[in-house]
Amino acid sequence: MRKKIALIGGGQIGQILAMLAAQQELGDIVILDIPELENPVKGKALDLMEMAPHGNYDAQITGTSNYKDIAGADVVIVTAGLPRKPGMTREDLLKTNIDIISKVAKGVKENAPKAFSIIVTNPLDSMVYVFRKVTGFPKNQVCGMAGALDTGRWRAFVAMELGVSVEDVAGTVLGGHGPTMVPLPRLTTVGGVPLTEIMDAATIERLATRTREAGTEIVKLLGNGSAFFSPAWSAISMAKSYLLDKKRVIPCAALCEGEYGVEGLYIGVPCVIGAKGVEKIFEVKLTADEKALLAKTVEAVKKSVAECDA
Ligand code: A3D
Repeated sequence: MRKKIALIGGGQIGQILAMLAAQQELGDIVILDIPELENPVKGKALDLMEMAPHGNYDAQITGTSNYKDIAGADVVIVTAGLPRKPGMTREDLLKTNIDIISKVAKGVKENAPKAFSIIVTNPLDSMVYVFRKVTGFPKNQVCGMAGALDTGRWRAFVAMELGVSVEDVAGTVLGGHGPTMVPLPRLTTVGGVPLTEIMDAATIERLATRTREAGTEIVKLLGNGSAFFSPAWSAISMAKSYLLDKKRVIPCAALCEGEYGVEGLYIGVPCVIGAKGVEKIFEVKLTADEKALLAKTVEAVKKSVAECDA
């Protein structure tokens, strides 16, 4: 029997998620949106069924607004909620998106209680916190997609600057999904060569700043809405690692209970994702400067979570 992937939110990211999940034959796909948008998501699902003869995939792809249709899903990816408009921060979305995520969490809890749940909605670190609070799912079953995207952006900028293949750039970005995130140049390598040995400090800092502001750069260019191709691919990498038990090491927002000195918060950290969900968090010894940057990002996430708990 095929696996089942439920996509909660069938907007910009949701529709790309559906296409990628189909193309990679990860399983059958259900796209769920609000009742007012049931027909559009049905249309998107049908369009993808009709793309199958060219894409060479076999999957049942359906659209719905009824949570019963996600019953038994193996993976749930949540993009339900408002995206940013130019001039908005991710935190500006908090009040509206808390309500949406709380409703979504109830629907997932009742209908797909075993699903590995990947949250994408912003502000990311607090929305994944709310989702876990409402569902009460085990901590390994709930994570947020942000570090995968932030690390992808960092790798892309390094590769673009050096004019080398992005495949050979490895690295990680820690912390919250916002302007305080922490790219780690010291742990970035290019074909095994430390980045710090082949790039000057000023250029590295310029790329780190661009990474921290990468989402905003795209929001400004699009003029309406936020990035959708790269967030979708990032979430699909996480879903695939779970479904195929690949045990990839992907930076994700995971619940820290003492790791990196963080207690009870979802923060971006390098995670092993396999058949048990978030199977392990790798802890890295940080320098004093890196610790100071991490402390700042943890403070920002704490503030956002406190608003959710208020
Ligand atoms: P958009 O194209 O507006 O799609 C969101 C969809 O959610 C719409 O179709 C809505 O109708 C739907 N929706 C709203 N309320 C509900 C509900 N209660 N139940 C089901 N569906 C609902 O936005 P998008 O796809 O561009 O972005 C989705 C979210 O992802 C936003 O919050 C973005 O800020 C966020 N985002 C996160 C990242 C990260 O890296 C974490 C990156 C890019 C976007």
